[in-house]
Amino acid sequence: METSLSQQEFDYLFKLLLIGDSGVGKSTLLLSFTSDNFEDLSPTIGVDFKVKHVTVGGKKLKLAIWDTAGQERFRTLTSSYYRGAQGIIMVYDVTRRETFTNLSDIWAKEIDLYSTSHDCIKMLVGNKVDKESERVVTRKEGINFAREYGCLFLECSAKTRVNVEQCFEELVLKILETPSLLAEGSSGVKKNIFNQKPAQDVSVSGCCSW
Ligand SMILES: Nc1nc2c(ncn2[C@@H]2O[C@H](COP(=O)(O)OP(=O)(O)OP(=O)(O)O)[C@@H](O)[C@H]2O)c(=O)[nH]1
Ligand SMILES: [Mg+2]
Repeated sequence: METSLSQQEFDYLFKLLLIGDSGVGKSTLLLSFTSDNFEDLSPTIGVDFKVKHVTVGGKKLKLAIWDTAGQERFRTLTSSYYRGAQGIIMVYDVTRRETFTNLSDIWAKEIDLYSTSHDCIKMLVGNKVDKESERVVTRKEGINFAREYGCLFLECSAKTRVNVEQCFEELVLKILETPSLLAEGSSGVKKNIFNQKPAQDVSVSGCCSW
């Protein structure tokens, strides 16, 4: 995946969403993807987002990536951000079993309730594989869950950056192969999906690459 130099033009604008329990590493994964950095971040308050321009499969893409808070007290707020997402990344922590069981208890249900795009591509990501000695969820369990729920699947480490780019690249490639999502991606430019966010009620960090 190349980061595009010209950030003015793009073929498609895709909205991606990161969901999963608090502490699984959603914000760290996003930071790792957008700025190659690893920092010990605080829990997200509400919703955050970053933009990254990439070229995938010969197409110039503008990715608007929304990073939701995993804490339950933000659930009402975060539920409105599923609207119009072409790709949803469900993250769990391979060293914390409850973050995996909550995928079916909470997160898959949230997608069913709030996602508005029938063809939306889902990706399951098992994070923190750098802590191999503390692993409690096997790769096989991840694969089985992904198969059952019709998701793509990868294990990664936001800390070492293993598979971080691949998580986004595989998701985006699949979106590019889905005609109905492509149509949304191009009309999204006209609708300006950034306007859906009320300016006052969420924390928004600086975008990495407008
Ligand atoms: N070892 C290791 N630690 C990680 C990794 N990813 C994230 N962390 C750590 O896990 C903790 C939580 O990471 P966050 O990115 O804030 O988690 P989050 O999912 O955004 O949490 P909420 O915003 O509360 O939903 C931080 O201390 C990170 O440094 C990883 O791949 N490996
Ligand atoms: Mg966060």
